[in-house]
Amino acid sequence: AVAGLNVAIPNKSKSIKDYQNVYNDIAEKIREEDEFDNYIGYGPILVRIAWHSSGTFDKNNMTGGSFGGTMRFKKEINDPSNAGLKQADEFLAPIYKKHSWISHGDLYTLAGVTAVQEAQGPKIPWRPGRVDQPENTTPENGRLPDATGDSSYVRNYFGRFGFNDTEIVALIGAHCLGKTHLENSGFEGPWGAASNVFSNEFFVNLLNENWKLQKNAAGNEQYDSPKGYMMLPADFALRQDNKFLKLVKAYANDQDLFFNDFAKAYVKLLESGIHFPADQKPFIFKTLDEQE
Ligand code: ZEM
Repeated sequence: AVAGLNVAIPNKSKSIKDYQNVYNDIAEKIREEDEFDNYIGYGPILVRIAWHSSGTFDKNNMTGGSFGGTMRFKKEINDPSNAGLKQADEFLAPIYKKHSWISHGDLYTLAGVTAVQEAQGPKIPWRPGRVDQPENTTPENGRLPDATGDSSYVRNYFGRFGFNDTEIVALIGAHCLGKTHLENSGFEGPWGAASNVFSNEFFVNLLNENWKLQKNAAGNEQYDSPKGYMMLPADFALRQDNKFLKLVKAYANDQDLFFNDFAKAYVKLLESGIHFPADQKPFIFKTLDEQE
C-alpha cells in the first residue's frame, strides 16, 4: 500500500465483459430517456455527477475523491453545489440494482465515461476497484468550485488536485455538454448549440461569440451571446489569462488535441486519490454504435 492513498481492489470475479454490460445498460438508458431536460438527455448530468463525486479530492490531506462513493449519502448529494444531481443518482439506481456487485464510486465514474463516449467524445480508459466507504468518510460540503471565480481562483482551485494549466483548460471544455439551470446554480443557459455532442464547441464559442456581461433573473452576472449561449465568470476567466487563452485557442483550432488532452485529464480527475495496482490495465469500452 502507498501511504495516504486509497488502494483500488479490483473484483477478481469480474472481467471487462461485466463492466461493458454495465456500460451498455447506462448507454441504452441514455438513448431511451432522450426527452430528459428538453431533449438534451442524461449524458451531461452523468458527466457532472462523475466530476462532482471526484471533485471533492484534496491532495493536501488525501481526503475526498471518487473512491468511497460517498455521493450516495445525503450529506454529499445535498451539498448546494450538487443541486440537480439527484436526477443523475435516480437515473443510476436501477442500473445499480441490476449490477449490485459494483461499487458506487465505480458506477458514478463509469457513468461519466459512458456519457462522454456515447456523446461522440474520446475514448476514456477506465479502471475499476473503488470501494464503498462508510458515511463518516463523507467530505464536508463546499469543496466544489465557485462559478464566479477569476483565473487565479480557477488555477488555485485545481491546484488542490495537482492539475496544470493544460489539464484545467481541457477539463472545463466539458462545458460543451449540457446547460446551466437557474433553479440549480443561479445561472441559466447552454454554452453552445449541440448540448449533447462532445466537441470543442465550448472553446470556439468562448473565442468567437459576442459576449456581454449581464445580470440574469437570479441576480447573478453571466456572459450572454446574441445566439443565446452563456459563459460562467469562471469559464470567461479562461479568456482573461494569457496562459489559459493560448490553450483555448489551441483547442478551438484542433479538436483532436482537445480530445487527447481531455481524455488524459478526465482519467486523472476520476482517479484522484486512488492507487491502482501496477499490473491493472485500464479497460477501453466499445460504444453502442461499435457493437451494432
Ligand atoms: Zn461544470 N458546471 N464547472 N464542469 N458542468 C455546471 C454544469 C456542468 C463549474 C460550474 O460552476 C458549473 C467542470 C468544471 C466546472 C459539467 C462538467 C464539468 C454548472 C451548471 C455550473 C454552475 C449546473 C446547473 O445549473 O445545473 C465550474 C466553476 C467549474 C470549474 C472551474 C468540469 C471539470 C467538468 C467535467 C469534466 C457538465 C457536463 C455540466 C452540465 C450539467 C447539466 O445538467 O447539463
